[in-house]
Amino acid sequence: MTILNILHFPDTKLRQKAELVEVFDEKLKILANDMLETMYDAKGIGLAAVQVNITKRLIVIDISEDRNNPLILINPVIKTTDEKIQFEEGCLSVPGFYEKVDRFNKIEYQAQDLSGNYFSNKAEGLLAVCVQHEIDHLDGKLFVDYLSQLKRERIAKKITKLESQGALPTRKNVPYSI
Ligand code: QAP
Ligand code: CO
Repeated sequence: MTILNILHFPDTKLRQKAELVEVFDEKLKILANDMLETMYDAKGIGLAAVQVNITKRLIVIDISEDRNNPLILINPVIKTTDEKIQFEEGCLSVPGFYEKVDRFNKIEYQAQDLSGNYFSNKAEGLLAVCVQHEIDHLDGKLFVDYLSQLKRERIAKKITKLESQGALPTRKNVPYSI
């Protein structure tokens, strides 16, 4: 198990578009487990592969209190949406900042599991918002993109400063190939 390095906004690598996963092998399982370990270590509830510089359509989520209900979504797609709500979000790639974003309260999504089998599910509230937030990452989009340019630039400046001071956690891990 390996804890991966999480990229921080405004790193342009976070703008990479992820590609469909087509090979469901042992390496994919290892990556999913490393992403879960990385998310738990960082006390997050969701992490997308793009955030650890891997451009594959893979996300991991765990919104459970006990941190024991991992959800692995490969090639996730939102099929239906319902009413919009405002939801306060954070992001492991935007540490220390939380802002309200417009999201759908209820969704139905489709994804594949680690064996490549398709499944569909409904989600509501926090889980629904988390799936939307993580799918955005796979398209190079961040929650700060929904804020004003002024807010976004202020956040970018503050994070860049913290990073230059070595005040954010970084891990120079072995680059993955998948
Ligand atoms: C996305 O975000 C999300 O600033 C997942 O210092 C967040 O796991 C979806 C985190 C909220 C819906 C609602 C952020 C941890 C974790 C921080 C996260 C921080 C430490 C964010
Ligand atoms: Co995020």
